[in-house]
Amino acid sequence: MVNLTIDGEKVQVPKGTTVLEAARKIGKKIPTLCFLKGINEIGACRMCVVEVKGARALQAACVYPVSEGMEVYTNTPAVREARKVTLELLLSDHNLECPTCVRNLNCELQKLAEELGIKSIRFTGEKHKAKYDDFSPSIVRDTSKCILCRRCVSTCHNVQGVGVISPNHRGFETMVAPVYDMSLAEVACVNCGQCILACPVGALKEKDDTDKVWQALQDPEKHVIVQIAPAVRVSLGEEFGLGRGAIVTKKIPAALRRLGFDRVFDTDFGADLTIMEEGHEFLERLEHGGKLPLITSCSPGWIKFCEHYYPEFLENLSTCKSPQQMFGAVAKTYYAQKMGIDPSKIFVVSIMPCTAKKYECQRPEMRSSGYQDVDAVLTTREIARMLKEAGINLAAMPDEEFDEPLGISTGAGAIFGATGGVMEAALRTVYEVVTGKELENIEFTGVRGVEGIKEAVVEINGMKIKVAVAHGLANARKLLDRVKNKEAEYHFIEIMACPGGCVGGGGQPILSADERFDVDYRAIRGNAIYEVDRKMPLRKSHENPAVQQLYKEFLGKPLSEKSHELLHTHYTP
Ligand code: HC0
Ligand code: SF4
Repeated sequence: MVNLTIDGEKVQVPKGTTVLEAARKIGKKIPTLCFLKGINEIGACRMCVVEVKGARALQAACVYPVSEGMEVYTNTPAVREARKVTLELLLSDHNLECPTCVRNLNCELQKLAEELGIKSIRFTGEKHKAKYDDFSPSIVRDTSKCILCRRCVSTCHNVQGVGVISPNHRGFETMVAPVYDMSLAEVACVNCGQCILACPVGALKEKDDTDKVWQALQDPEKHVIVQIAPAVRVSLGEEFGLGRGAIVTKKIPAALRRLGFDRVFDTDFGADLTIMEEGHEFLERLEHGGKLPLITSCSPGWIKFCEHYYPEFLENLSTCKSPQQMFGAVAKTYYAQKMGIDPSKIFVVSIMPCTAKKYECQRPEMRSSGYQDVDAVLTTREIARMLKEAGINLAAMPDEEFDEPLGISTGAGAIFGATGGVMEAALRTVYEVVTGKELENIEFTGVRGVEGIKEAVVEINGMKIKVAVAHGLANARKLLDRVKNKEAEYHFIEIMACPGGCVGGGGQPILSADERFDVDYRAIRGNAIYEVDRKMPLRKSHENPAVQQLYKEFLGKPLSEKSHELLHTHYTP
């Protein structure tokens, strides 16, 4: 242990601790901007400077390690002035259109200006030449707001193993951008949106599709239906002041009906349907020597990553479309027929924790109903904005149920929202289909949790099924390299692009670096997802009565010709 004093207060911390962490331990907040714990610890922005007795200059607390007998001062006139100068210089080159910024009131730069008591900006002059890039279907870059903190760069390179954005040029001309200042749409960005979650300001945001949805809602000709992804029910409440991971499953239908949707359905229904198809696809590949390991295909960021970086695994991908897309295809065929509605009049909106879903719904493969199966995708953040604009307070909504039939689901559908959930849901069904026996314990805890790569062996009818789960694309890389190099062998792999799975999706509520410092928000939301599952009366996809009815009335059986036509696809390099 190391003993030091911070502003005269004694503190004892383990060796290797930074001054920033030591200060937090005694409840002292040193301001930061480029720092993002575990992801971007580079001491670049100089916002966290402190005085260390005996040191020649002010030191960046986020990277300065403690040492025995050290005396640190966090609140001297020199420290305060240095931080203010740094902040004012940043503001002098910043687009200060705060009231119209998507991050207004949730911006770390704005908050620092308030906390440091900035009353005016002493420096004026030229601003850097900015670029607004909105060609991607998912992500918008606005460098007029970028403060060059590099949090997005580290996230894209290290957390996602993608690395398509970097600082280009030098000095005043420095700009975080794809190579040759191309658009994100022109490079191998996978649309995961993790860079947005890392951005402290409004330099990165989702492509806003709220206008499209407002228009549809106002159109009397349109039958506007909405589906809600599993992970949204444990995150939307955060935007309305409810706690992290608050479960708002039943408040969502009430709020969305008041916003004007004609029917409120559930992607969990699509997830149960996916399990029926994917579970049987797995069994078929297992029994008939098909390509293994089977790899899940419901995360569109992961699909794009596979296409760009691991095309040799494309044949391993499940041919199943994602639950969002299965839902869309079923809505514009089966549901349209059942309700006697012209499918051209149905407008399908998805509310997703994901930015890549905006891209997925526009893929040419996703039109098996004869129309674009899903018309618009809103992130959790966008639907929160629409509800606020309409004066609907989610927190004050009564409990209401989803509509039938596409709103009926099981706990297995819900757990899709957390890493390991698709695998667990599949195992619940595969086990019972193969053995004909009821599972004694339906919770496959070996595939749960925050570890980057998880492995388990499940015995089904005497056969040992080896499974693996990866979340976050840098972890996917590690896992796939091991399979490629024959260092590991599996039958079934789940990959989700975002760390934590969809609960940590790039469209979810954004936490500041400060809030992320000692809270694992993904684990909190993940635990909430498992609680949703525990409370469901039905917890296995094959028990979903609405899915059973869909097979009886329309699809026939899993992997039928009709299922293939509507619910499956193929990805080619
Ligand atoms: Fe997910 Fe999904 S679980 S990708 O994370 O599979 O976005 O929540 O909606 O489609 O169901 C996201 C979440 C979904 C889909 C489902 C899958
Ligand atoms: Fe990188 Fe994902 Fe952001 Fe694209 S969306 S730049 S892949 S972090």
